[in-house]
Amino acid sequence: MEVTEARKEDYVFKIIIAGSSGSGKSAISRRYFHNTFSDNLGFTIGVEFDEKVVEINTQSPHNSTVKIQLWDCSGKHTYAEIAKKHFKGAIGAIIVYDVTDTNSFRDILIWKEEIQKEAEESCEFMIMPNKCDFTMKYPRMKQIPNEKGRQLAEEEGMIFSEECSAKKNINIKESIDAFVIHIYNKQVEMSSSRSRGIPNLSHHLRMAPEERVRKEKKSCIIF
Ligand SMILES: Nc1nc2c(ncn2[C@@H]2O[C@H](COP(=O)(O)OP(=O)(O)OP(=O)(O)O)[C@@H](O)[C@H]2O)c(=O)[nH]1
Ligand SMILES: [Mg+2]
Repeated sequence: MEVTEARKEDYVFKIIIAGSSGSGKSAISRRYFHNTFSDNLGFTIGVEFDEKVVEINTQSPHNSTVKIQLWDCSGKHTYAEIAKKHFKGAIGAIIVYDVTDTNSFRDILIWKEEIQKEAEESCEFMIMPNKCDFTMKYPRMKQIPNEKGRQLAEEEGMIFSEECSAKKNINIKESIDAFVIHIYNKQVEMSSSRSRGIPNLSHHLRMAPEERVRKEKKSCIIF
């Protein structure tokens, strides 16, 4: 999957990144979009937003370009209501937990339930265990065995990403790119079961006019 500037994107994927405060959502987003990391990130107020266009290799006449919009939602209860307003229209959700924090793991299903109330029916979910740099260095810090995460994902029909670290840049791009391809394949599957021939992803995946306006406000706080 390559980043591309050349062509107008074919599809827009709205993806939410949610999970407990401090699990590392903003750090993951910054690593994915800007390849940077800071030890002193302030907590997110409301929602932050970033986007990029990638090209997906397909067997159709040309490769598909997809604009990935990642909506980074505050994990703080104070801002939960603001964050929830932005779940609408999402076709993917990444729920992050911190492998050293049992509370963040416990909250996964609460986030999933909240997102499902607002997101598209076809919304796909991925669980992303973050901060594995800690446990690589100090194995005793690990609170959630991988198997437990994988099992929960399986039970809930979610993708389970390999453990990652925004700090050390481990598995961030790989996991999110793989999730985008998974969403793409699911959408193609759904649309080709409706119509034969070239994938015709549903209309709502295309860029809505108000999203064109938001495009001007990269990485800003949106209420
Ligand atoms: N060691 C380590 N620290 C991390 C990692 N990812 C994030 N952090 C740190 O954990 C803290 C919280 O990270 P954030 O990305 O702000 O967490 P958040 O989930 O966005 O939190 P809210 O915005 O409050 O919901 C910050 O100090 C980050 O620097 C990681 O992979 N490893
Ligand atoms: Mg944040």
